[in-house]
Amino acid sequence: MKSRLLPVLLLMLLFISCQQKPVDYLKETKADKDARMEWWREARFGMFIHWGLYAVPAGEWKGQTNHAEWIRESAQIPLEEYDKFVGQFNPVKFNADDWVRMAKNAGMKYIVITSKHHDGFGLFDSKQTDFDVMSTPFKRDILKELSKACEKQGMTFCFYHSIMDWHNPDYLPRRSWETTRSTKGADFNRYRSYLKAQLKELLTHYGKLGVLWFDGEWENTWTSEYGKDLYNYVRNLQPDIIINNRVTVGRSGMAGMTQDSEFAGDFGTPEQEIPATGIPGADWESCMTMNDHWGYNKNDKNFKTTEQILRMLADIASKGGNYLLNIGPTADGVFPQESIDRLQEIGAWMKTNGESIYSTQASPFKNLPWGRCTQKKMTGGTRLYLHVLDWPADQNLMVPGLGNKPIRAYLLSDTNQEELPMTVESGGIAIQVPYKAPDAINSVIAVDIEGDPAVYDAPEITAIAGIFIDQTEVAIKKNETLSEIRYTLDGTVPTSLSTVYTSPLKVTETITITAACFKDGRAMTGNTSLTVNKVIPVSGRQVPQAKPGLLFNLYRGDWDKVPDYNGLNPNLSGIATDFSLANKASDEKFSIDYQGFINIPADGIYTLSLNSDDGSKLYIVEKLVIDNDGLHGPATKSADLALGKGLHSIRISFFEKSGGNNLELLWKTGNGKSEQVPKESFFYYR
Ligand code: FHN
Repeated sequence: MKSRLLPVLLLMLLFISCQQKPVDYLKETKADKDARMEWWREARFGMFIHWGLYAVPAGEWKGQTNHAEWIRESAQIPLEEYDKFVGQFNPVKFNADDWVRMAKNAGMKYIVITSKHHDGFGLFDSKQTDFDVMSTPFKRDILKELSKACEKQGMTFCFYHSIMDWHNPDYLPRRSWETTRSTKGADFNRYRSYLKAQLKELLTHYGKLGVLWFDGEWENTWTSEYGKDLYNYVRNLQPDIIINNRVTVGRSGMAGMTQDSEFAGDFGTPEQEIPATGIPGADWESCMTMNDHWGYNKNDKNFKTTEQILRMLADIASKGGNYLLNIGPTADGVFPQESIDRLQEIGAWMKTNGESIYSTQASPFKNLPWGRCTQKKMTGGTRLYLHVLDWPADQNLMVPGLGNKPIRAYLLSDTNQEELPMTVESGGIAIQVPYKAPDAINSVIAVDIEGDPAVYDAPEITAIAGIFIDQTEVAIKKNETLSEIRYTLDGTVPTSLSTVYTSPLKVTETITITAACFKDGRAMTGNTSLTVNKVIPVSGRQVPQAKPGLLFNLYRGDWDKVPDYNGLNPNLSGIATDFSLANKASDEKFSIDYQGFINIPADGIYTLSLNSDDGSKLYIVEKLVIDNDGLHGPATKSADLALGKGLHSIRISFFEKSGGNNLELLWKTGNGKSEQVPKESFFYYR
């Protein structure tokens, strides 16, 4: 008996030892991550596809036409009502090869499609639920067909998968209006197992995937620990897969960049926006709709032009980011014609100029007056790609601050690569270009230079504010390598004979300072200019009957920007002593309009800053002075105002859609620190 057991025991021990212990990929080395990210960093351009049951109503519900993939939530459609779309989803015109071909011909290198959006519906044959495409009249595994088409055409296939799930009974929280849908028996850990089980299906039955693009991570039931666990779970199924930063809870609103390396995720995900500057050393991808909706909305004809899209692509690439451009297919299974047209035009430009996008790195210049720049390492030097959006009428294109020896320059669209004349000038390199721009949207000039780019940035001119009442001070920050700064005060370009800057300038009248860095009598950088204006402060008022606080009206509703209050009836009105009503974390889908006065303690230049999530607007004396409107995470906008002592009428309009919310008004004068406007500064009178 014993002799028979031994082999079994040995086999069991062998089997157990072969069960690889899960790898903790959060401890991955930089070299391993760089190798894994390489294809993605080179790709630069991908297609996002939001498709599912929501294409059936196509944005419309009971007369409202501004819905899309959120329609079950935004139109408050009960589950049993929404499930009826399953029987109507029959995209008979769907052709995976056509979709992949259109992406490929547009120059896109990867496709990210919604395997499951927030509504919980699967575009694939899942054994975990019947709430998927196999329960529709279509009965075909759409993701399987797209996987095959991508493999056939050499396109990298990727999934968007929502953590939030409005259908699975174990997912919590319920929608705020689903008051009759019981949470009894809901088990979030069982939901996490369901989430993992579906992901395992996606990661084992649809070939090698490029990216798992998580979303819907912001509700309070999902945690960083769950996200890090999910990150490792996915990586252990496909070790080379790339995962975005929405797998955990670290992204800062729409800015997208993970707040701290404590969170997981391989790249940041700014949404509907492009970071003002690149983020050196960070991987990020701006995702954007082509019109105003992710999912198909038949009434939304507000499509970005091809010019806007191509210039965004150049801007993003010049900052070292990727561009994920969205398509929302119809319920028939086709791309909207407006999208098809734009993809074809984008493809035509990419066919000629794709080299200036793929495998490039961020610009070595802080800014260029006529466009953008990307760069690529070449043997013995660097190739700069100058994206000229504003073609020089005088045919003289100045590349400011470039200190390298130029080797050659040519139009990327010129198959003969005929060299363009170049001269080393005061302030940089001048390139003689043809009279007519080769491309009305973005003409690319390739410039080969020796070695790594040596760019001398123009000096930075600073003043406390762009306006002043009596006097101000203007400083010019020296460049780290070029200490000779020369400047003019009449708006002309400084020369080797202009005044040398030695210390901050005291200014008592409106002037324009223009400065550049010089070396051996030659300007080595472009010019920087700053105009400071002398102004008269807006007089304050005395309102003896004014009382402490602000009048407010609160309105319930689902907006994507600050609403027009005309014709709206407030759900609540009263006197607010501060903005706490706007900062109630659990509250969503509302707008508040505050009105009254702000007390200015003394004449001066006040820098007011409005910080909000979502959008907000600030009016002083009925003038819109800060527009921080729109759907966004925490964002601050500021304005410098010359205000006299006394009361000035103020109005702050704010809205919150969903997710985090906050509203703050801060001020500072001079070189002081910006701080919350004290609530004692607010008054009302009615
Ligand atoms: O709620 C989703 C939205 O529907 C869409 O999928 C975008 C695309 O990134 N992500 C979320 C909003 O941030």
